[in-house]
Amino acid sequence: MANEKVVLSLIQPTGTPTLGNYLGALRNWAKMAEDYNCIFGCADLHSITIRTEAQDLKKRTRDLYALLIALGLNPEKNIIFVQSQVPQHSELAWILNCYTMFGEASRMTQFKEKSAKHSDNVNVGLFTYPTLMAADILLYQADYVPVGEDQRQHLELTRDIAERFNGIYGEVLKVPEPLIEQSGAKIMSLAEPTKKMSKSDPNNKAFILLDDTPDVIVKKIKSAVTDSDARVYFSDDKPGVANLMNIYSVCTGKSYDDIETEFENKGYGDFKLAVAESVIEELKPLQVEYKRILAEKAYLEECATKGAQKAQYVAQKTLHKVKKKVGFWN
Ligand code: ATP
Ligand code: LTN
Repeated sequence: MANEKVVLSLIQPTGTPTLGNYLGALRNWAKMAEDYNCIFGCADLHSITIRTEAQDLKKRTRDLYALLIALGLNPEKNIIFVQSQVPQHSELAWILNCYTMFGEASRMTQFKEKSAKHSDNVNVGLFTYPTLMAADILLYQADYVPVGEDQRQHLELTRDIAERFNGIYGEVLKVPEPLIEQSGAKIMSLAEPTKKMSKSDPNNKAFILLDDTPDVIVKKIKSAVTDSDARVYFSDDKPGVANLMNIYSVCTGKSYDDIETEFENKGYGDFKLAVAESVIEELKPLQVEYKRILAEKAYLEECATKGAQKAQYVAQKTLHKVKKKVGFWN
């Protein structure tokens, strides 16, 4: 292994991941898997902060686990696990709750946004979501946490909690660094390009799912909201076009200047078709592998069991240290 640094990240099984999850997070995970000591997981405990049917949760978790394997993450070399199968997460989360201030948690924008969106179910779990996330990270003494821009604030809080704990008890917890790639870090909704693309958006024209067929991808990108200007150039005043340019740039490696030149005398129709084709090409290998691996039920089950065992082993070491420091009997 080129680097012994620990890279950790989780994703919630709240639905099929979107192009935003892929370009902002999953694609970078796959790139790091060979060079770092990587730990990736399905955050199913986090996902019940939004009401979910039991059967759906189970299927989504299995499907998401399969997708992680399809990305090319190696379950022998890396730890690929399901959060609820590692009880240390809930246990450390409780302890960290007692080292997190009510005011700090109240400032989290994700909490504010999710409570406004699900006003009939503003549960306490939604409020303490970031301390569970801190436990996910700190249990494994992670050095780097690759996430999209929306998770930066949770990472800052995780660092504050770790520093506070270490300030009281000595160097127990590694203070992690967020890894947020410039390109792809925030893919916006196709329907409302000032909002982030989110898999739990009720409008299915707002996102591209990783298992969308080429026809569906073309249709969704064709219907993406742009503006009446009909010229392809990057500007904050043109959020729809800027978002499509960002997607096209990440998928093809072309710069914004190249893209502006390429579509200089062309309209949005040609531009959107090119964006759709680049997305189709980008997703094709993953889609083929995902289909194949989904059918390998016994193999996936075995990987998850092994992943949970390996994760428990590492997590228990940190939890044991923390409990000793806090003063629990044994
Ligand atoms: P939900 O809509 O259910 O809240 P989500 O789509 O925001 O979920 P998560 O499971 O919370 O997805 O996030 C998984 C990873 O994807 C995180 O690292 C997050 O930062 C990243 N991510 C989510 N949405 C985007 C986006 N629109 N652009 C870039 N990265 C994103
Ligand atoms: N809250 C994250 C998902 C998540 C996560 C984590 C990310 C849960 N635990 C630990 C990085 C590290 C989100 O993307 N919404």
